[in-house]
Amino acid sequence: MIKKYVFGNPFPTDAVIAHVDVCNDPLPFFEINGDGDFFTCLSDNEIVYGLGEQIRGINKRGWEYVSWNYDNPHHHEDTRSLYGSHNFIIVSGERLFGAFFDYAGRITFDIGYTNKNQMSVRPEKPDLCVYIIEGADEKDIVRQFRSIIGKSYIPPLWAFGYGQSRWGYKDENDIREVAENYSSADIPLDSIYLDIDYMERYKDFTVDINRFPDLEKLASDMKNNGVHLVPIIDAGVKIEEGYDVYEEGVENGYFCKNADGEDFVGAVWPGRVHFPDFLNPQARNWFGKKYETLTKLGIDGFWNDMNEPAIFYTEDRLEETLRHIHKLSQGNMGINEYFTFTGMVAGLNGNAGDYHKFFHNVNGQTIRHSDVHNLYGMNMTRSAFEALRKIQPNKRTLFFSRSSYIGAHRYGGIWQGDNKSWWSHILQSMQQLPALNMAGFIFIGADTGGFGCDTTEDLMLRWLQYSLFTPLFRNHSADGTRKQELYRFSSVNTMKEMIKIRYALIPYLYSEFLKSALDDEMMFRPLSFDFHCDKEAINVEDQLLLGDQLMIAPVYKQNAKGRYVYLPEEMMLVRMKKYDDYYTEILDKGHHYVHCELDELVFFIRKDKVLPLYAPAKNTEEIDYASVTLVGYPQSSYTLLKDDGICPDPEESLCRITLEN
Ligand code: MIG
Repeated sequence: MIKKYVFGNPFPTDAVIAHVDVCNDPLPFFEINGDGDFFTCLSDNEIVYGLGEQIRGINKRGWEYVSWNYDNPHHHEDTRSLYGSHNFIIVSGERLFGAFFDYAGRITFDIGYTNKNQMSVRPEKPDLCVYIIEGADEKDIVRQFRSIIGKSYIPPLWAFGYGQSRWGYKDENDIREVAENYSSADIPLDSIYLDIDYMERYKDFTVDINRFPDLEKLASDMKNNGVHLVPIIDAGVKIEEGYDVYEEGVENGYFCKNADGEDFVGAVWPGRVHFPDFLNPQARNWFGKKYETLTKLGIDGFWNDMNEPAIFYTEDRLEETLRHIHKLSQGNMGINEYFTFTGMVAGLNGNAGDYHKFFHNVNGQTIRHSDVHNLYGMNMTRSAFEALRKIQPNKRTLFFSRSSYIGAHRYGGIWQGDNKSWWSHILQSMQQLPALNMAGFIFIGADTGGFGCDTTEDLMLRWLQYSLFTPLFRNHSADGTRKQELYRFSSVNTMKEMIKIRYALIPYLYSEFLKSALDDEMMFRPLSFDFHCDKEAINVEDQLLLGDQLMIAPVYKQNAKGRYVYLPEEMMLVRMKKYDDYYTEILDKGHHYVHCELDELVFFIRKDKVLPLYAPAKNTEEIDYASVTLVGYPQSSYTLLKDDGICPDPEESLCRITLEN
């Protein structure tokens, strides 16, 4: 049962696309104070799930989270905001309900931070819709919520293959070298990513012809080997005379404006930029069509970056900062002046004040950016998705975005942003998966190996053993960090086996993905969603259920030769060195220490379930569906969902294959 409550004059976010009647009764579960903040008491045993892409645990209690899309490479415990805003929570314990705070501006979720037994939700302005959902259990509440926000995006099948990326591939030779090295190491590969260096001076929809003289030929040579090139697109458009995207945007009024009605100027990679007004339907339409400049060259996938939008600095703030620093430099810089100086410089990037200084044109209405900030990234991906659907109606295009709001799950996936090569970031990624699934995001994954900082060989191995279960499986790292293509490590053969296991799993993972997308199910769930009454299961923060068949429990601690695992029921442990070299053992319900060497993948098959494994191919195109073997409990069956992996509507080619022992 879903009820909608309206407060003030909310901006339509387009998160919810189904009609829900407005309820005029008082809002249940929460009390509202004079400022329009929402309060509820939490008993000791209640758990709060949700908030999608956020830091900390599966149970969100004990911290304050701020939905304010932010280019934040510090996914640390004291962080409050990351790239997305997913304002959906479920409170479970004595009470059971879901609540979606549909608000496009800054909103704070104080979940037992100020007072450990109280939650307060504080929108910046009292203009929002709140949806309250009650149901039989958490899964039912999620299903109901997903039914009003629309079906999740389904990428092409090749997007489930392994992808290699790095910020630092500068030219065509670098790309060819990566492809050749993977191929000669006999490691399957479906995609290579192009980061900002493929562009001419970081201008969207341009290609630097000195470094990529013939992108069309490169893309086609790659595709002949089953490898798709996936270029990045940034939100800011470079200000440069003669650059068509800039000129057309200015001419048609498609950029965000400042208070004087001039095109707003910020600075990002290209230096000074304008920001396309993605909330303006015409501008959205225009920008989306630009993707065709690359699809015409044979490109069929994109990642949208910097769309919070990230702003390195604005000119007036920079000027003011420089003036102040100049003043400071005149005297003896004492400790206070020194901190003012470093604070001012660090505060240039993503300064909250800058987001109050520009405006959108939404069907003739001028809207201040800060009131709709969290919708910007979603509407960038929407522009691409909607345009490509018209340009290529018979083919899916891969899209994933850094910034998002609920609703963006209809247009693309997301990657979890600039994590670090830290052991704790394996766990952090894993804890976000169920919360993202709750919000409709199922094509998701982290930068495998870690983006910032130097990775290590053992971290990479453990990270692969986790990420090989996530729909988006991409190795990505930052310029200047240790290179982490798999062929660079002495354990390359073990890594290769892990990638092959991924390919053996792809038909299963894709099938479970389709079920989640078509039936509004969660592909990844906390144990407690399936085992409510199990007091132990409720506290497990580092294991997840995957589909109805698997439980994953990755090792995420350095030098650990195994880990403790809690089994909420009898399960079959699978210890795998190669896709066809594994050992299984039935373990009883309860606590176990499970050994797991660096070259082993360990996971669990649930009681009376089977997992189909396929002979690994060198890319998704070559998967042989006849090569299936079943691992798991005898006399069980699995229904595999399969489509052509290409047509936008999976129903057109959908088949269900029953696999039995
Ligand atoms: O300011 O394009 O999150 O994946 O490699 C950094 C360079 C801009 C941030 C993205 C990251 C990407 C990087 N970008």
